[in-house]
Amino acid sequence: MARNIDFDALVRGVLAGETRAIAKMMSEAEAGFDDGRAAMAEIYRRAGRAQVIGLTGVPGSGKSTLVGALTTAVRATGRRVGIVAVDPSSPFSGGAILGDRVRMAEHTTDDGVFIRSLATRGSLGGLAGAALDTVDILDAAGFDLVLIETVGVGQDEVDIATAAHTVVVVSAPGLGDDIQAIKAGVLEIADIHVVSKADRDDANRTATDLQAMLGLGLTGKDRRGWPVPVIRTSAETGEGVDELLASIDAHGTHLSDSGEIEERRRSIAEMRVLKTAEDLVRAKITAGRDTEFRQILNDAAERKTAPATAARELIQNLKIES
Ligand SMILES: Nc1nc2c(ncn2[C@@H]2O[C@H](COP(=O)(O)OP(=O)(O)OP(=O)(O)O)[C@@H](O)[C@H]2O)c(=O)[nH]1
Ligand SMILES: [Mg+2]
Repeated sequence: MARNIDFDALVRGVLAGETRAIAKMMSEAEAGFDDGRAAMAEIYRRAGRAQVIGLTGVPGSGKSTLVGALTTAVRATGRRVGIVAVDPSSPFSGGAILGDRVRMAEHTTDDGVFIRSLATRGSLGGLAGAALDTVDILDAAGFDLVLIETVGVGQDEVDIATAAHTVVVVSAPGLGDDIQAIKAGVLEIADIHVVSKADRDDANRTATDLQAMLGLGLTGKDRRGWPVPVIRTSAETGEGVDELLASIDAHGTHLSDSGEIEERRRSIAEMRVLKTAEDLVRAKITAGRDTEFRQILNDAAERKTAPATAARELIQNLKIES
């Protein structure tokens, strides 16, 4: 299919921070067309200055509300904010896009704020690939902070949160044990814990539980002396939002001062490269459903070849073009 897109102009537009170019480049990145790859590579080279903040937590924990409040606080300091809301169409949070739009209404006329909702899974690199390309575009376009909102359920979502420089895990008071259990793996990726809806009576209890967990040393990765704080916020009273921003800024400083930022950059790159490579291999295998492929599967089905042997045969036959 012939497409006449002037990608050089598009990249220039993104780098100049032009809204239409940014939106167009995001659509191209999500669709993952081959002819856009060089442009995306150029964007990637130009990105790397923004502080990327991942906000994650179970559905309904108050992430979007907090992103709205945090955005207001960041804008008050003059910095520009990009927002990526990931997978709002997940079965857990159906219909959230409209709610998010209403919540973000005060920011939609502000050109220091750019909001993108990602509902598609993208092509290579899946949801995480599409989300992180979107982050790179905002970064290259000069947004100082990029906030990624993602539900902390499912590997893709957790990967995306982990690919941030600063991970904020949002817990709401009064959620049942079952929900806390889903979160178990997510709690330990937090650089900052937030107890949202602090205007509610049971918020203290949640904050105490988190403090107790941190006291047990369940903080996951080595943070080079960064003390993981528990911050109570309320969108109703405005409590804690400035404190959260101060903590995010302090964490940014900690990452550079301690040199941990280099480690994070490497592990983020590793995740992205591996995920894309996995997708390339999978796409290649499933696209080439030729006779040879079918023969290998038949042999495995008839128990002539073990699955482990068949898999090796498949991979040996693969050729992935540049
Ligand atoms: N009382 C109170 N309610 C809040 C607060 N923040 C959010 N809520 C309510 O909690 C509900 C969920 O808030 P959202 O911000 O949509 O939560 P979310 O985590 O983004 O939800 P999903 O995107 O669906 O996962 C809404 O009804 C909010 O009005 C708060 O500070 N106090
Ligand atoms: Mg939300």
